[in-house]
Amino acid sequence: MATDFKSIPLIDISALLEKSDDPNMAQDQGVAQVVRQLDQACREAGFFYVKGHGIPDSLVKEIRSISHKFFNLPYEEKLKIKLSAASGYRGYQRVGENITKGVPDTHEAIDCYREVRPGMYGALGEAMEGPNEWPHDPPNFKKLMEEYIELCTDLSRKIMRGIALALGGSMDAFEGNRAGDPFWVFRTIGYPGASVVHCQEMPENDVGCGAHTDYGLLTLVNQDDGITALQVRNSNGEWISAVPVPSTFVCNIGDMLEILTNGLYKSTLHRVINNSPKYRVCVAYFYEPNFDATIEPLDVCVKRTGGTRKYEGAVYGKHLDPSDQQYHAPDPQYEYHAPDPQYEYHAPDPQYAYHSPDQQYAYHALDPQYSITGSNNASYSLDPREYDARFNPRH
Ligand SMILES: O=C(O)CCC(=O)C(=O)O
Repeated sequence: MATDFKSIPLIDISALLEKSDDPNMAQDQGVAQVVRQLDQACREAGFFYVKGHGIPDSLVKEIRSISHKFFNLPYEEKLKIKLSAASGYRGYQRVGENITKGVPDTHEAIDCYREVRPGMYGALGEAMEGPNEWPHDPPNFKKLMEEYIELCTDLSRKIMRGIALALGGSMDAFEGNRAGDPFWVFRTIGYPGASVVHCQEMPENDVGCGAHTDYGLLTLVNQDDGITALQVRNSNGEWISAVPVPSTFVCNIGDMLEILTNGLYKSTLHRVINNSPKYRVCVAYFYEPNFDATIEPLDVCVKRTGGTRKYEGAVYGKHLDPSDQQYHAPDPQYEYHAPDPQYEYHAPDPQYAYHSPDQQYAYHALDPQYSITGSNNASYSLDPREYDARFNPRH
């Protein structure tokens, strides 16, 4: 359960990584110390920084810098890898296209997923089938990202071994049928600087990414140095900043780990607000269970939480399906309906309602204060010149 934490703990995980393939790792003093810190961080905040993670700093920085180069391209160029249902929801999303709880986010992104080959998971995986959409410009983008994803997968598996020990289970509690063949989600995300977002034609919507929890097991966040934008909510409802700490990842646990731990560890709400005039990049890697895994509370966690199962089992791939997170407005004036109630957005008051009168992604709030399009619907038109003028002022 998240507490009223005021800062996010930092853990040096080098001792854990050194022994993570040793079957006797649990007996090692250094590992035991990391495991205690992981347990405390997961119980109290659901968020922690890791240092001593073994991924070269030069690569971590290069991943952000090549993402900046991509986002800095003209809109028309970025659209060459546009996200669509046909590509399994992979590819580029323009600013405002990602929707959190019914509200468009002020960010653009490239979304990638572990490849799902046709028929791999039958009907369960159908919506996710398709290869990733990598840009040709910058030229070595795909190669660098794939190298990075492989390292993040390996690092996450090792951290999850530490978390397995923290729960009092065996070191491989998150392997085999649960996460031995882990799915992953990868998003490189760009948040326009406040000076661009708060321009005259565009009423203020400073939320780069609305408050949400993550779906999976563990997220690794690689964020730009020098811009504080990620905020994590504590049990008092205060937003605690995850100030960038050079050479670290910000880690957080997701909904699947909450279920597995029977709520001993909770996935924590977080959001992103970029108030800096600078464009911010965050590269987020999400380590997930096996796509077809049935996720239910571990026996060891049920015992530790009083003996009652608090969560129904969930099939991970079903929980993830991006087509399930689209918002429909059965009453076009006031409300969004997600097929999965977790993503449902009910407008408590009509002034907060969003509706899409004409285009799929043009959202208007009845009260312009809550709109990122305001009265000027053109901000989400697909006219590249207009888009660049707003979000890519250099073009
Ligand atoms: O931009 C960030 O720092 C975090 C992004 C995030 O919360 C997400 O992609 O789930």
